[in-house]
Amino acid sequence: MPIQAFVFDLDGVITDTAEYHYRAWKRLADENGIPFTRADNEALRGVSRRESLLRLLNGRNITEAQAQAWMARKNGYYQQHLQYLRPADALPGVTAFLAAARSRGLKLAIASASRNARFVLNRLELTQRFDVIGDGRSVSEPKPSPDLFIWVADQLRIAPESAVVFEDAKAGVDAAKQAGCLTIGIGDAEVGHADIHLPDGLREARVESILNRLAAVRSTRG
Ligand code: B16
Ligand code: MG
Repeated sequence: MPIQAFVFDLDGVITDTAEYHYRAWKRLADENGIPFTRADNEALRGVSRRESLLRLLNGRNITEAQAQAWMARKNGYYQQHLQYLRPADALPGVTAFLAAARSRGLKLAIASASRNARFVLNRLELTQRFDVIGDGRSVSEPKPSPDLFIWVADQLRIAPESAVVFEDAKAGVDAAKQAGCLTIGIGDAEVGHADIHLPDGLREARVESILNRLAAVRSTRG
């Protein structure tokens, strides 16, 4: 089955908004006397807003009304930071890689857990680069459920097996594999189980080289 599309996670692959998420969760945690460190924030990478709150609470109980209020407050803090996001905040190599993939005839899509994905892409001036944008509103079950990747493939009118997913989070690689996609692990988080691991992200990535390596992966799988 030919590879027809590249599907990109947003935070950690296209841009690094993890720092903004950290500052927003940190402010909420400080206001409520909950210990929360940068290291704790790593466990929130790629997981939904609600799951992030649960991990931050670390077993503390709050009511559903409080949870809704805290998530809204954190999102307000996060959106304050997003106002400063600029096109130069795309990670190194991203725009060149997108252009090279497009000229190779590949479809391009986003599959992000974030409900702010479209706003982030607009700030980066990258929205028009993508045929489909899947975000935190597209499906109800977040990663590691495969639903978002299946939804994106469906919107692209391709089989998930024809899609290559670029992900920086374990939950995302797990979800993409479960959907049947080929996977590229980005960065040093726990993504070594992806079909290909790119510790330096898209900085030095070449489309042809990735397609060749994936063909080799497929042939060894049989
Ligand atoms: P929001 P991704 C994820 O983005 C972030 O990595 C994760 O930290 C965040 O909790 C999640 O989006 C939801 O974001 O609160 O903006 O809806 O990596 O899936 O692009
Ligand atoms: Mg991510």
